[in-house]
Amino acid sequence: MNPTDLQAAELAQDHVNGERLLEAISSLASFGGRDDGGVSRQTLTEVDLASRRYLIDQARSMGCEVGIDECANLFFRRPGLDNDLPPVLTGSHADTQPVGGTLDGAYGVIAGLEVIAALNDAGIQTLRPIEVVAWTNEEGSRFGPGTMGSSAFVEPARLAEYRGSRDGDGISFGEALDSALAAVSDVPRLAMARPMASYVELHIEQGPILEAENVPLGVVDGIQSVRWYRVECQGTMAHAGTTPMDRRNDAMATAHRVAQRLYEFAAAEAATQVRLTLGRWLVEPNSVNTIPGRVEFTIDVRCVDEAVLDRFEAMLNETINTQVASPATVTATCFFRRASTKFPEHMQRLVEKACTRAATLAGRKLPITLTSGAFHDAMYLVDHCPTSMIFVPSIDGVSHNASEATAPDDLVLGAQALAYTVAALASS
Ligand code: HGY
Ligand code: MN
Ligand code: MN
Repeated sequence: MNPTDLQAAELAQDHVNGERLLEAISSLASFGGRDDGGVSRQTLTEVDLASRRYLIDQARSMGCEVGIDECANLFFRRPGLDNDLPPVLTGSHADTQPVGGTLDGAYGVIAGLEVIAALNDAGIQTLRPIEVVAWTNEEGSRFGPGTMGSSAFVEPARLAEYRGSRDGDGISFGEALDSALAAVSDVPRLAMARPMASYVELHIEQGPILEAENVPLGVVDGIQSVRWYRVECQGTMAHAGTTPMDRRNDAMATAHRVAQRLYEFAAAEAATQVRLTLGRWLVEPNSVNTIPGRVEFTIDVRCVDEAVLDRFEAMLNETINTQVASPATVTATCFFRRASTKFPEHMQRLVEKACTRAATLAGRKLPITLTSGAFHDAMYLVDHCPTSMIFVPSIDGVSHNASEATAPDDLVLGAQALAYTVAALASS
């Protein structure tokens, strides 16, 4: 059947099978599942490779063609009537934080496969092919920076630099990537930067806004700016008991003073909603009775207003060049930055239509528009093709935590809104 884009959209939405969706979410969550209900499936680890094999088998069982590109981005393709047309792309990432939840990223990949299953059930042939993607290394927690897969897909020249990134055990992203590709030698290789008609990503909000408004679906208008820095404080290791306080070059004391200044900045700029996280600390030699010789910590700073991040960077540079830092030597390196993203109006309107129909049929409140506090692969796809996002609420606004959760009804509504959006785009 080759319905109009509106008929296809409504049929696809109405054929979403909630049971099947929730079942598939918990199956994927079993790869790296933790006793506390969370998931630990960092990018290109053994469990991540096992989860990729599961997704490949699932997609093939639904009649999809599977492909993989040089950055190990996995694509699951449902042919259309005209396969020369650029596909409509949906999906998200399947890697998680070290202590992640069952939904961050995984939900968007699974819901993308559910859209294909719904179209199959409805017997709909869309004009365009549809592809569901599982991006590599969105989180950036094992190998920095984040969104490596999607940013390299959009601009392949980025991959060479990413390959040199190393994890805490000294393994390079390049080595992990080569093993991941070798593990799926049965999957045809695809070019990067292939033309796409559009990209729609369904994701949990990971924040408190939708829940506070008691609204099940959100139209995402954009993503706030983000910058990551690595601060290194070089002091001198010495004995904790024999070294007088005035003869120390204590890297931790210096790091603490610098960190204090950063938190003071965030407090002074609270009205701008700037968000500061000093998430990862490395101390050498990390011994209770040796004065730290070297301390490295990361900065994750975000704001909707780019000027605030510029002020932060100026303050950071000024701080490490004054007595706050002496006598240790302190350096700060920015290793990830992405200015704020705005999704095109027409894509937001289509998402709003999809969310409105799903919410109305379910007797729920109508969608609201919000800006994402978290970053997503969509922040790079927006440079490649018309892009948009759909949000569902996070219970207590919690994410990057084992207790991350969303009401099952809301998960199903999100998949229905995604099915409508993807089917409408693929039928025109
Ligand atoms: O950090 C982020 O915003 C994303 O969840 N990785
Ligand atoms: Mn995510
Ligand atoms: Mn995340």
